[in-house]
Amino acid sequence: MKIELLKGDITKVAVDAIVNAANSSLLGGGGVDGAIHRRGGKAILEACQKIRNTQGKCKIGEAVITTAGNLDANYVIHTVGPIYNGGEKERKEKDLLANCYTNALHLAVKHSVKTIAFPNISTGTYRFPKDKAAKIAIATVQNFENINEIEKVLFVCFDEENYNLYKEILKS
Ligand code: AR6
Repeated sequence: MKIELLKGDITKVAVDAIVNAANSSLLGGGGVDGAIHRRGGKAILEACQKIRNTQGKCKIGEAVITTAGNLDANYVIHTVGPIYNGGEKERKEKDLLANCYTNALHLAVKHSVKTIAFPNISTGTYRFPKDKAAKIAIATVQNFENINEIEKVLFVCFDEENYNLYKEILKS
């Protein structure tokens, strides 16, 4: 499995599956979620609504898979990151963030996805400290049990700070 780093917009990358940093409603929002729904078109929202109607909301740390609509990908894997509060809750929040990556990868393997792109889940609206989130994201992907089933994991950083953090961690 290769890990690659890219600075830019995840809606523009050509991979088998793009991961979305969604919220529990699965019905869209701002940030990367808004960008994916805008560019992917209404097929994604319709698929999310179907999932809502059958299984209800998506829990934090869990993931669901839909069509990628008009995006240059076969699937969007929607996962819900934790809102960061820190303090006593930090341990749990870190575990939930790791679960996002693991559960997205499990779904990817199940759907024979070979190339997958992740945004920096929870580091925007959900305020997870970027350095901590980057370490968790990279370590979780590297330690994923079925990682040999995936050919390429692309971390797509939208902002300079995340990009530099990932670059440093991946170098060492
Ligand atoms: N491509 C890649 N990364 C992006 C893009 C993009 N087009 N746009 C933003 N980012 P956020 P969260 C980065 O807030 O913190 C939504 O409203 C951004 O720089 O999108 O998990 C959902 O509906 C940041 O580093 O997601 C939820 O309600 C990262 O994506 C809530 O926000 C995550 O920022 C989820 O919050």
